[in-house]
Amino acid sequence: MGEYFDFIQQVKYEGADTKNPFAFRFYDADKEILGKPMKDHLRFAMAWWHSLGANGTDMFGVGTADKTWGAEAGTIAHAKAKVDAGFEFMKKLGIKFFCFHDVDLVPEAADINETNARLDEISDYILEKMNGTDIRCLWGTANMFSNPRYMNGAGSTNSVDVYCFAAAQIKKALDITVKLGGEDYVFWGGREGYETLLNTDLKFEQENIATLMRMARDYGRSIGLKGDFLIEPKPKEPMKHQYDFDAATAIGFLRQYGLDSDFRMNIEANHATLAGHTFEHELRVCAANGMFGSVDANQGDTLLGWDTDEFPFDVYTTTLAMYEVLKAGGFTHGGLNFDSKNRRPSNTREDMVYAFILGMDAFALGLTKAVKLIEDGRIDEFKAQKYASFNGELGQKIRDGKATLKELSDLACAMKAPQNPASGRQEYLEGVLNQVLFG
Ligand code: XLS
Ligand code: CA
Ligand code: CA
Repeated sequence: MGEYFDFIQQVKYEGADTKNPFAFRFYDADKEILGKPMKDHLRFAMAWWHSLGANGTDMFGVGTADKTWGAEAGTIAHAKAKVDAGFEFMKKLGIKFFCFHDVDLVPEAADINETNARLDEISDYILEKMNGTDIRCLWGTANMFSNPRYMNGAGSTNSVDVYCFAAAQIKKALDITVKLGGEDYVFWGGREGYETLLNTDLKFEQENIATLMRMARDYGRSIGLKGDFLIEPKPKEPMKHQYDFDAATAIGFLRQYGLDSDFRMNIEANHATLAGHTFEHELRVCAANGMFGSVDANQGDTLLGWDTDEFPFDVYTTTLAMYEVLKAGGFTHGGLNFDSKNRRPSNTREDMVYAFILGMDAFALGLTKAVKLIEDGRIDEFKAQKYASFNGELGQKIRDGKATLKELSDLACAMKAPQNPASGRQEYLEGVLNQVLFG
């Protein structure tokens, strides 16, 4: 069998000055940073759906990229060709993980038993390919949004039969994830939401989603899933209102239904901005709540109101994101999954390689700059000093929850009027960030 990416052997680190288009400028996989190699900080993953499946089809036109990999689309031979192409690609780029939906691996059949048989066959083939490599599954998931049966949702559906199919799909996706050594399992609530309250029982739907997640948790644990179940928040698209709007909403949901010790968050950059947040905000909310799990790495376009899933290149954002990741203690079993796709006119295999070089370099830069920002210390010092008035006896009493409203009111009345708090120094701190990035 010939190679799919025969124009490269191995993409290597050549340094910031290289003009070789097929080399990393910043991603130096084995370089030690804070006691571990870059590759272990970043844990890059390839998303099966975008890299091996998406051919540029959009609402206005057909695909521009050939993702048949030399086989007839929709056949098992095609599914195997995708595996071959994917492993060659990951090896050549030095990517150690992949993520998948069930239907990314094989085409869905009319009968679920046939689909499951195909999944057994392809997962055997993937296991064979994994053999002798250090490539592993980061997480798996079930696509419960494409098939028309899920038009009213999966966990939130109005049909008890469709609910059973959702359960069956999750069970099989969990089986395959565990079989491929994946530690985490993702729930992205694609159609778990609604368009109008006129036809929706919101409470009923949310309770059913929680029940489905509880059953998935119990089954996953029973077959040895060790890592996290992850919720991937997204505010809208395809639905107008999605129940997992953002990290804070999803965390509240998990706590309400007692799922918070098995679930954490998979934060996608583009979903954060669709929710009106920054990527780093979503990461900070997760860390503050002990819910930081994994990341879907991409970026949106601030001029567009939808999920463009672009390869990340904005180094301000990757720096501020990696700062949050480092502060959260780094990835344990999660990683940086490129849920990113080439732009429609970037339709060649070379473009796939350029896209990953761009994204991996952007996060490598983000990591090194985030470390510099932490080592520089001025941001952390400023923050410590900003809240220093709480370091005294009174502040401590408030922090310990031992003060009363009456007591504080008495103190305030005795003071008559407080001094204004010290400046927030935003422009100074933004200058520090620029100095660390470009100085
Ligand atoms: C879609 C989501 C999806 C999840 C996995 O917007 O990003 O691809 O990551 O189902
Ligand atoms: Ca995603
Ligand atoms: Ca997305």
